[in-house]
Amino acid sequence: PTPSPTPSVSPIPPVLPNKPYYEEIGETGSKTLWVVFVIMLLSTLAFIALAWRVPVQKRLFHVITTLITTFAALSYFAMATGDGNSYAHIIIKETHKHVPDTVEHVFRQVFWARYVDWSLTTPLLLLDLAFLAGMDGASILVAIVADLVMVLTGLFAAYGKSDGQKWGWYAIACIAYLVIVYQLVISGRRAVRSKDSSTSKLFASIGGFTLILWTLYPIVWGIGDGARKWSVDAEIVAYAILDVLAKPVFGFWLLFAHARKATAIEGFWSHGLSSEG
Ligand code: RET
Repeated sequence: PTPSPTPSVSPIPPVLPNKPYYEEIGETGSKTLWVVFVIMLLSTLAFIALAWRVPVQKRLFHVITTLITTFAALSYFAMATGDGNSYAHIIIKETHKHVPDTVEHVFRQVFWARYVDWSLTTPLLLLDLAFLAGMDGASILVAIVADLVMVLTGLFAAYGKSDGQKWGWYAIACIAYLVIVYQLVISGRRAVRSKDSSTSKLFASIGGFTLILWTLYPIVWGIGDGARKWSVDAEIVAYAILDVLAKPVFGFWLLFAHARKATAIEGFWSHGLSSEG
């Protein structure tokens, strides 16, 4: 028989295809999502109960805060049941000197339901703070639009195919975040100066708490989705802690502090004045 002209080993292709690699939710992540769903649901019920105890005209903060945990509960229900996510396709090209180039395909699970949640709840959280400080309409509008830009560009960043695209969107989102910080720190503090001292003290502490918490979100994103140094589960747990602090804990703090302030003022009018005359 004549020897076959083609060699028995196939030639090495110029680009080595690698097996796709999946990064996705595990048992810890799944349990965490359910736990946070229950926390958000119970907080929502508690906020509704608190709203019933005050007259309709004084329920603005109750309504805003209840909506925040309602949206969070919906988003966590979606994520816990396997909805509201899809896989970001990340392409990692590596060029080598003497060996063929390699292309790595990574599929990382992104929970886009978070971004839907944030696009509704973070403007509401800003409204809570803005109404507390008595901020003007222009500053509120700028803060809310910057907030929407931050969340939507953050969503694009999460689905970035390459490092350039991912970190490009991330940088834009961070600039938008700085606009929010500016509005809270400069416009918010300017506005609250014309209010009573207990309101400005409350705004300083709850606003400071907000700024610290919010700053941790882009850090978690950077380590998790960005650098992919954390597993999907680690990221879920980190966001879970932040979300519970930023929504229910923030809400109870605001409502109780505000109620205390209101009773102090009522007390002043009913006792402080009447005792004088
Ligand atoms: C992203 C990534 C892109 C850069 C920045 C981000 C900031 C997110 C923030 C989220 C806050 C969420 C809250 C949720 C409510 O419970 C989108 C993570 C700056 C600040 C407070």
